[in-house]
Amino acid sequence: MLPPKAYVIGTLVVFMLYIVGFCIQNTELIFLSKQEQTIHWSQKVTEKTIELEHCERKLLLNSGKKRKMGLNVLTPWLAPIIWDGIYDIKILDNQHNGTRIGLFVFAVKKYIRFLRPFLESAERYFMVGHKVTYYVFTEKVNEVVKPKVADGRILQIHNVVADQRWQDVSMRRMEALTIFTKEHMPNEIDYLLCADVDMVFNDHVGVEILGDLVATLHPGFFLSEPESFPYERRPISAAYIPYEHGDFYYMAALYGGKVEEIYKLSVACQKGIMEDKKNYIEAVWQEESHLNRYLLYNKPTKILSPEYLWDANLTNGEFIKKKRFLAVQKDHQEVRN
Ligand code: 4GW
Ligand code: MN
Repeated sequence: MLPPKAYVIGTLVVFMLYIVGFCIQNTELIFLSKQEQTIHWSQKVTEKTIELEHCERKLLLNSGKKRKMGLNVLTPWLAPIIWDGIYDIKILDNQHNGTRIGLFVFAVKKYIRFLRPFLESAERYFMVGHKVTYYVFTEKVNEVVKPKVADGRILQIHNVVADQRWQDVSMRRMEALTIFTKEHMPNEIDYLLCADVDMVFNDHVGVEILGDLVATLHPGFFLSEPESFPYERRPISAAYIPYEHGDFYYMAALYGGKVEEIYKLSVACQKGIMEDKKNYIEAVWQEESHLNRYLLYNKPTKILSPEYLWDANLTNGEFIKKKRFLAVQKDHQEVRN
């Protein structure tokens, strides 16, 4: 029998040993600073949100006969598809410290009206905090009211011919790209994004979209089967894609990449456009058809989800939580040249 005093001391020693053991096992809880703990927990919350959003998308998918591939975060060739929450913008911003980014846009004839809201919204949401050069093309160089741009951002306005046919205006962009990606841009920027002007930035669009060759899923076809993609199907066109081919349908309203990649892309598309002209044919969706043909055989290294191209008139909006780049509603008859 131990005397009662020794019994109490023994119990205390065992208890203290238990406390020490607990501390050794849980050092991260004890030694993490308050700030680190906050990051730790906020990361957990983000992870849960992504998980939930992913489940939600899957559930929505099960409700109908829809193709899943456009909702994935990876393509079969292992290029990421960018959705909200799959990246940490702080890490990416650090990686892109000093990166120079171009934004190429045509505003010809009546489309000049879209330029101001486009640029103003870009100042608010596009690559904020990074070096940006806007390359604006118009036939009304002297009429452009230049909005104020933030430090580190440059606005260049270039003259371009205004084609009579709107199809030619839209296709002329490829020609301008072949020239600028060869002659001017290599010394001025690292990455280039090419965009439609009848759009506004509506939420963050940052360096997460940069990559060697980047294309955006067309918001009208991201859940469709390749057979129903509006590729050019006539073998006589240089943009021809046979029915049994194709993984995604990309929209020409936002794509980009390293300057030399966009040089190669625009040269190939421009060549296809000129070949078609020689044969008295025009691809069903003009340069978008040629772009899709190029990207089928030269796979993009990064793909943007329809968060980066949305139009309020479309169905399936419930899959898209953040609508970052939105089509401006326009009266098609009224903007016709
Ligand atoms: C119909 O009458 C037109 S006009 C179709 C395009 C036109 C047009 C297009 C134009 O008169 N001026 C112009 O600068 N564009 C450029 O081409 C502009 O950057 C525009 O965003 C891009 C593609 O045309 P879009 O936006 O009308 O194409 P969708 O209908 O696919 O958004
Ligand atoms: Mn457009």
